[in-house]
Amino acid sequence: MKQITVTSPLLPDLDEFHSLLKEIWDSKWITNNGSFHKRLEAALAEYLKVPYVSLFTNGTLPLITALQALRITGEVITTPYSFVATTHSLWWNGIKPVFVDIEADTCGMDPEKIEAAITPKTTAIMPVHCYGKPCNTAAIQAIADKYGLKVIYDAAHAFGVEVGGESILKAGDLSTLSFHATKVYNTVEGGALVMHDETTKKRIDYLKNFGFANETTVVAPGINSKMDEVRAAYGLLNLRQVDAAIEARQKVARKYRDALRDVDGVTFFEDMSGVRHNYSYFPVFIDDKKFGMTRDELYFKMKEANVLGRRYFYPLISEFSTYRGLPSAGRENLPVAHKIADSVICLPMHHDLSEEDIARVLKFFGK
Ligand code: T4K
Repeated sequence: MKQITVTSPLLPDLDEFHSLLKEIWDSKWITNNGSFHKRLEAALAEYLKVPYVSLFTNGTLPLITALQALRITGEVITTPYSFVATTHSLWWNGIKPVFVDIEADTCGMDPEKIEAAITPKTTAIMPVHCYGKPCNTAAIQAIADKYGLKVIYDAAHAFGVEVGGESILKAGDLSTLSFHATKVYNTVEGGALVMHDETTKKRIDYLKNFGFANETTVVAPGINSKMDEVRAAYGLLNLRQVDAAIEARQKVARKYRDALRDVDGVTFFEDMSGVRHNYSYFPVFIDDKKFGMTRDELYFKMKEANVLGRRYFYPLISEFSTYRGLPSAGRENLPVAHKIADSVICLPMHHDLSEEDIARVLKFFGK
């Protein structure tokens, strides 16, 4: 039986890509803020309805660079329910992560748990719009303002997500994106930082290019995380088809929801009112007593039949060896996150799923 994977990359038309490659070959300018890099930054800012975008080589370096750009030190309040890169970005900056629990209805950081985690060393909050579901940004910002903290959103999953017609990427001081192959919009590997003003964009552009402000001036200990021309060209082509891909994903989500609504022991997210979702993931949560099977039994049963759901995000980041000794990593501090991590399975969700693929997935739920 054909393998059905949790996701499948959106790929540009090969002939169109080839003709852009020809342009790059002719120009002999293959990286370092070339014309495709500039075009993609402008096109993304327009598509995402944000003032400034800075492209990166992946979605992890924007997190590391955002912390550098805002000179974040000491302790940062974050979520254990994410891909490990979120917390690793703090570790790479010598910052102590302080985990707070999540809300069950968004899987995002619970704003009510933040204040109790603030200490004199706290300098910032790093929440994640998990699965592209918007965090409670107003409540998080109110706490940040009260205590003078910065907010950096890991928006790796939130490409194109809008609340009330406004991009979710405008929330906080900075937001990061991942354009990895497994994301709604990809540039093979890639990512971006979204910022509010030109000065911050300039500083971040320096930081991703070793700190060079010009040929002879280095203004900061920057890193090399520039996107090259080949991936920028690929990204320009994928941007043209991302709306159609999101629409196709929405159709899959509707089919899953219609079928699963009356299945005992299975819950999932409905659309939030006023939100443009991107349907990047389709997590379902298994109550083993009611469903008659544990999440892991379901996961392995599917795997045996070549239907690859994924347990995003299990185990919690706070359970990994680097972080499990932290005072905030204890199970008793993170009951909701543990419950969600132990019950979640993300069903296959991408633009290219056929009716037969969807039917094969739904069979595991008695449909
Ligand atoms: N913050 C958050 C919240 C994130 O979720 C991530 C990344 C980051 C930050 C960091 O961004 P990046 O530095 O990665 O840009 C994947 C991705 O590698 C990772 O980007 C992503 N989050 C994470 C949630 O998932 P894996 O190890 O689960 O991927 P993998 O290789 O098992 O692929 C999953 C499935 O996708 C495969 O079974 C088939 C399909 N696939 C994958 C690739 C790579 C393809 O069909 N083609 C492909 O080329 O981590």
